[in-house]
Amino acid sequence: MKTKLKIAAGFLALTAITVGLFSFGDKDTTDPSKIKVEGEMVAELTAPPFVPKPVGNRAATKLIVNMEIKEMEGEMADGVKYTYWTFGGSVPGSFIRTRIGDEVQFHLKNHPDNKLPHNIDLHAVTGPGGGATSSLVAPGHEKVFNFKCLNPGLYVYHCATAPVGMHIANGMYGLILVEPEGGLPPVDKEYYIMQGDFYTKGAYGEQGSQPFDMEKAIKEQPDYVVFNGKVGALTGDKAITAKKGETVRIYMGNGGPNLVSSFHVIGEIFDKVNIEGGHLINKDVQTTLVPAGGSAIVEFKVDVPGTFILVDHSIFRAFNKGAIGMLKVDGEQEKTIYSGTVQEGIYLAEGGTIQNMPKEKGVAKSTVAKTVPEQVKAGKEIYGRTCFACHQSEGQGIPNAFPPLAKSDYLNANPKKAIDAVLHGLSGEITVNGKKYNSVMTSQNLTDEEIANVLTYVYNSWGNNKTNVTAPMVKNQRGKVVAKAKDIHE
Ligand code: HEC
Ligand SMILES: [Cu+2]
Repeated sequence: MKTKLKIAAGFLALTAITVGLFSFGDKDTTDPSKIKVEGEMVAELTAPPFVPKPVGNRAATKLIVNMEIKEMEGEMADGVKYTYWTFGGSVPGSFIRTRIGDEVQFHLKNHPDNKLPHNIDLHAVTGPGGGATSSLVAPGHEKVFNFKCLNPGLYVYHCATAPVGMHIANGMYGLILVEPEGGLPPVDKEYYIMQGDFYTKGAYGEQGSQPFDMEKAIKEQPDYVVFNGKVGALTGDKAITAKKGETVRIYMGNGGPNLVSSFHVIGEIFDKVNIEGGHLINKDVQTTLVPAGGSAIVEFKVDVPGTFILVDHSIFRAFNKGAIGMLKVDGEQEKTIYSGTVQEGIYLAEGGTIQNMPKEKGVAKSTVAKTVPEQVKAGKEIYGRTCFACHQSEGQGIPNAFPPLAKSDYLNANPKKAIDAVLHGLSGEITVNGKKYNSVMTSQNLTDEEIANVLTYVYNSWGNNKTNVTAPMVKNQRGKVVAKAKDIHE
């Protein structure tokens, strides 16, 4: 985690090191507008969480960017459909990687199947509207404009067609990186992540096709706050990865449209942060603020193996609206850095999530649990990542806050009620083992099979009655109680 800064060597050495660490070098020797370009090339564009190859030592060039706008249906969460408007078919849009002095020839193409005109405002552009005034393009058309990259840094781009907020809220944003002369210092792994807030007619997790909700957007009350356009874009087998000892750089952007992000990686410290995606480097940072329409570049070395959870530390967004991602680090334990002791206390929610991630890759998703022991095994993993935070490791709950699942009379009396709780959430007063609870459990956004497995695990643990909950049982309940989810969220 820590970069070794040998301060002892004195002021001169320190100065040298500091300059060396400055990614966007402060040499103002050449006027960027005078940098000559050599030849031309077509820009490599990538979908998140990946980024194109570093520019390295290449000279400034004429860089041709072919960006296609696509309006397309996608999945906001399991069973929740949403019509996204995208730059390049992904949310966030394709990552564009340039260097200072590049002359970008930008081709903005609006796919003929699209319904609306769009344009693009790139914050890396010096010029009216950041390109927006020159790029309004109707479906089935293409607009071309040129700009020169004058300022190194990490910039947001977005659609700026009225209603602007709606175009951004539907996913029309991405990042463009302008590397300094000679490129950024090399690292082992680079990733591209953007946060966005989404506003749907239905509440979080409500199934089916969900239209955009303008009123919620104006009130700045999103149902979803997510990384890379959807719940779970960076979890489970889609987690970003690194090996112990590697350096990781995350190009972190925030499309908004409304919320700012308190970007944090649980269990890591950012060795370096290019604040707001510019020159200024802060070191040893726990949480960095990423403004709406802004960015940050964070770097850290991963010293211990495990699953590190990426969150917006406005923490309800993480645990209740989807702003969670994962970085999985492989390698041998490093006991001197982290002993592996389970921590107790109010932040068990976070520590717990880390401790209980499945160690093998992709087990839960790929294998279908058929027998009860298989269900129990799969369910245990789901419990560790979903229920544990509130109901605790042995299902004991937390007095006055989270009811026990161990020997719970509520649970054992009726599996349908347990299924409903996980499917649709639960609120209002309930009595568990003679004690009253009056709190809110949010719906857990799991598939029928996952719910069947996690409940089978719960029923087969801690002295419960060994009910086997099956996916058809869950499916049956899913059909029944649609109105209830609404009651809980409104
Ligand atoms: C964010 C915290 C939280 C999470 C995560 C959570 N629950 Fe709950 N759960 C609660 C609360 C709070 C209640 C009580 C709600 C009330 O007072 O009406 C509850 C109630 C229940 C109940 C009924 C009461 C009882 O003790 O038998 C069951 C069953 C249950 N949860 C199962 C689960 C399962 C299974 C998961 C994981 C898939 C899960 N919960 C995840 C907070 C949570
Ligand atoms: Cu648009």
